[in-house]
Amino acid sequence: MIALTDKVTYSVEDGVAVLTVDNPPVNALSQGVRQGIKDGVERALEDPAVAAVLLHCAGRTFIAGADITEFASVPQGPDFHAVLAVMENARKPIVAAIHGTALGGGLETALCCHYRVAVEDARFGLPEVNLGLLPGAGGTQRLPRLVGVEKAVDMVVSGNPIRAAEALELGLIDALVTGDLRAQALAFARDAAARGELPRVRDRQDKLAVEPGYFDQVRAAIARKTRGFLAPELNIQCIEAAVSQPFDEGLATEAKLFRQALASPESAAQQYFFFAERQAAKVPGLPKDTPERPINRVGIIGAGTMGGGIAMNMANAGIPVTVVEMSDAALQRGLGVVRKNYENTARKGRISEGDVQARMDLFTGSLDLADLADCDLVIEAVFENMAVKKEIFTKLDAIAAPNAILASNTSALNLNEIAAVTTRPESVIGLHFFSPANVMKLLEVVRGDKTAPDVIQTCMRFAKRIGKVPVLVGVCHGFVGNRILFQRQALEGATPAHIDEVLYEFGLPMGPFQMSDLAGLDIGWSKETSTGSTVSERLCELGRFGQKSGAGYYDYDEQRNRTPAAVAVELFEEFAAKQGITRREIGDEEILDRLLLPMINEGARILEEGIASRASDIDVVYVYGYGWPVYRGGPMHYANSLGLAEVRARLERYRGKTGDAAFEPAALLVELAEKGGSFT
Ligand code: 3H9
Repeated sequence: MIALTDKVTYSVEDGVAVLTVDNPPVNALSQGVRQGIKDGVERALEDPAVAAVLLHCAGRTFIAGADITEFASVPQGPDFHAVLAVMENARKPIVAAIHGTALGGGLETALCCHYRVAVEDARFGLPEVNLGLLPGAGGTQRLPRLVGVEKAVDMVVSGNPIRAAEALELGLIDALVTGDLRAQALAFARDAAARGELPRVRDRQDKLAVEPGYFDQVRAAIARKTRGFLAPELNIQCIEAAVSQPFDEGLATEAKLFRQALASPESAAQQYFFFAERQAAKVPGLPKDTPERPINRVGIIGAGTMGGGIAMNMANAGIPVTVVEMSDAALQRGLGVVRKNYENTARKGRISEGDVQARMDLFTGSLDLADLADCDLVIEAVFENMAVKKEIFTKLDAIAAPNAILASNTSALNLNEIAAVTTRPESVIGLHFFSPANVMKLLEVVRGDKTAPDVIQTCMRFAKRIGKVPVLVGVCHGFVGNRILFQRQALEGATPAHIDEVLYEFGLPMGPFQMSDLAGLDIGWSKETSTGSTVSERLCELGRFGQKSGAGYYDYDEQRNRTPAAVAVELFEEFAAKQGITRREIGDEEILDRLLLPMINEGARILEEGIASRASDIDVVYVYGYGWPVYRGGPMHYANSLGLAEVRARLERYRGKTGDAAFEPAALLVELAEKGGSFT
């Protein structure tokens, strides 16, 4: 065996040159990998003892793409396209042996081999769109030639990988093997050499036909979902080029659009976020080998919306779950909602009827906390009341297994106080799920003053097991966007509809007034105690509770289409007059600044206080928990891109203008701005 580079080795076995890529963790196409593959193929072509080439990977996966960490630096040779050209034009057959994931540049490499052989649990995808990019090495030109235009569009626009069985059916791979991949792929390569054919994907034309108007239909269908993103459109343009242009021209179009995507702020933000998300899972100061506690059964206290949603995460991951409620009626109602949710998912074809039953079978309902004695993790999800939570944790402490982790889903109450009623505060932690808990990916893991390292480690890993993105935070009041600020702007003269529109255009799913209408204005309001001292209270007094009553800040028709309600604006005018606030025109930029700057400022304070350990963690929270557009990277990344001196100057301007303390720049922000630094 010869080492071609420090990442690729070469050996010849029975007439087949075997190139083995070994570049952990995911065999990304770093410089040494590109060089090694190119050298290896060239060597094999010159070696008379070699009749075919096998490309395979050591470790857990085939090549998972270009090395993203190289994008920001000056490119080092060899150029990826040059490597692929050597492979595609080779006069000896090259076979890719695929396990794990062949993604992005990895799949593009496989598409330049003459054949592809894979194991059953391998997956194939072009996920570049998730990084604000497109496959820049021929993927958009070759993939549709094998799987057809519609499937290719679906794959590049969604970024979702497909499984091996589907890949075989579509013609993306040539054979599925069970057992020893390397040995069977070697045998396949020898057969290929014997056949003597050299099929190239670029020469295929038979799957490129589409109905007229097809691409416009695709654009219309994805418009809502991809609003604000640049890359989905560029990916579509590439596939259009595959259909309408000769192969080499299509490649040139793809290369041009790739450069455009790579230079875009959207891609910079999405690449930043890719690493931010992975970074968040790592806890500073917690050694990698910190032990974990086993979690085989989870208990949930409360079968309401939150408890039920949390429990679904467990069942989805195949973990048995015991749900405890106070009354049989509440329990049956809760489990009924869970079943209905699963049935809806099955109706949409995303899981089978069998899956519905299999997941329901993992549920055990109970009316007795004592039934939680065999759970390794218990999550309390009752309403936010300190006295109630303390009572539950006191009982739980007496019942739960000695090694069990006791978690609270509280979003606002002090975890340390809850932990203090138990004899094991080191085993108490916050697991703050976001609603709807079965959908939202964010999980805030709240570390109490006494929470033990192994408990933190267990919960961070467990989060990944149930498909969540964990972020570790300290005990605090939570990262809530400040609604009072919006009210203030509406008093000063901006209409609720205008404020909502500016935030929607920025990329948030909806503005604060629309959100309030959706959530219900009457949360925490009652007729008997209403003082009519806020616009929201006055709207409730008028029977305007938001969407559910057909009226709130907006009026709603039968289809829930909304039109701005004059009465809401009049109320703001009335309140402004009473409080002596002079109303004026407020522009888009000011509306946006006054939302975003306090958020950035609050982020700086959260860092200052050590509530979060990194600025990028805060961005993960905002993107996954509060609908911040990922193509803007989160508020801290956004602040860096504005420049912290500029952020500080604007904050001070609004501080002067409004007198509001929320605009008082945080000390950390001032310090970094003075040093010319950034948050990350
Ligand atoms: C591309 O290919 C462009 C081409 O068209 C070329 C054009 C010219 N580079 O996710 P994990 C690291 S664009 C560098 O926790 P998992 C990751 O940061 C690329 N590093 O594992 C992490 O590091 P650490 C297209 C990468 O098992 C570690 O690997 N490809 C890359 O849950 C483990 O990652 C993609 O977009 C990379 N490409 O999931 C695929 N990928 O341990 C992106 C990962 O220090 N990758 N790392 O935190 C993934 O989707 C997942 O990582 C994968 C494994 C599914 C592969």
